Amino acid sequence: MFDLLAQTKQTPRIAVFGIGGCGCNTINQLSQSPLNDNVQLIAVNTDAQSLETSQCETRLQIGLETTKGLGAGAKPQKGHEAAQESEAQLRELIELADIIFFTGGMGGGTGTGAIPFMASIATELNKPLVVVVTTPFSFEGHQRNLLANKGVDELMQHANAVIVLPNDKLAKTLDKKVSLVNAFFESNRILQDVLLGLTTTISQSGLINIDLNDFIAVVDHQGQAAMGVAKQMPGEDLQLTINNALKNPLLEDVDLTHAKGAIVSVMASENIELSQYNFIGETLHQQLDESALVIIGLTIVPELDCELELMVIATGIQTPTEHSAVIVDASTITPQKERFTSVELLNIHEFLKEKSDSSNDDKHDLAELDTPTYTRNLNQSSAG
Ligand SMILES: Nc1nc2c(ncn2[C@@H]2O[C@H](COP(=O)(O)OP(=O)(O)OP(=O)(O)O)[C@@H](O)[C@H]2O)c(=O)[nH]1
Ligand SMILES: [Mg+2]
Repeated sequence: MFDLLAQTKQTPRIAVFGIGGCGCNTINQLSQSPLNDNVQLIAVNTDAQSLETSQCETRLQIGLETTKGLGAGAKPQKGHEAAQESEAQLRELIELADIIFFTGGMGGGTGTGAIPFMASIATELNKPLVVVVTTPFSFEGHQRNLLANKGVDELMQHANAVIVLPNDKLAKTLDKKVSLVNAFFESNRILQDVLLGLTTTISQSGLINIDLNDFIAVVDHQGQAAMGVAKQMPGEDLQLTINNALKNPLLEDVDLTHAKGAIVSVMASENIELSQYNFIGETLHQQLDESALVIIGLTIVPELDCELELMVIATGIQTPTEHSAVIVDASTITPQKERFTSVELLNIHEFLKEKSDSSNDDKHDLAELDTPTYTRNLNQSSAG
């Protein structure tokens, strides 16, 4: 069993579970990144050998009887039974955190079978849950893809915020001759970026403009989640960057004006201005449903290879299309080596205060920054 570090009230405890081979690989890579103290990585697998090599502090072997430590042999039913067998331990780990992330690959036995079952536990315990899963490369064959699609369908019944990243798309930017191991490794970088962006956003924005209830409100919408990413090069217009993030091919099929919430992760160099930060929030807010709640987190990456990078996850999109609507198009994401090695984890409040003090033109009252943009807008419109 593990001890989560003692937390202050404002910082939610986040548990990221990597489930099955893919999930464990992803969180192994994630464990190389600088994470906030409130983020706990947990490796869960039926495969004892894979767990032995895991670099996570907390590891849980599920289904000892069911699988004898040998994996679920690409049989989701076995993965499901393994999770059932270990329900008590899973429940205990899930119960300890305030916010839960599950990540893994759909198409094998453990991830496909265990993740939906674990999602049902998290939902039953009323935990806000975000699930990020991959679907197989097409070269892995029809059968795996069928299993994966069934798994995603099942998952959708248990979790509200499900983000599906097809391995084919993740690998789209890779050299054709890249080896399978490298393809996995590179696509894990993107998973790593998504999870890191999200957990950092939640941890940091917790310091300024969200509380746990805001986050729950955003992820708890029925419907789909969709994601867009865009980079801004020096001299480019911020409005264009926002448009690019929202114009992402994955968002083509979805009507963002119906999105009920958004989590926005902004990565920027230290030069970001308070007005830019505000502009992002306000512009996004205008694009979504009127009542949408927008949560913005900021990460300062001194050696960022662009001026700013935006990741937008929109939730509660009411489109009855299939999974295509939640698919991430990775062609807009370039995995970058060593990108997070010297990330500064900052206190957004202090950072923005500094920016605000140094900016004469900025009319924003600092007290406003404690209020979510959405609430501020509401207050302003009801006042005026
Ligand atoms: N992006 C990425 N995808 C992976 C990786 N490992 C596996 N996958 C994908 O995930 C799917 C499921 O594979 P695993 O995670 O190894 O399967 P499992 O959940 O451990 O299931 P069993 O081994 O059958 O018990 C595969 O079909 C791959 O498409 C990885 O490291 N990165
Ligand atoms: Mg496995």
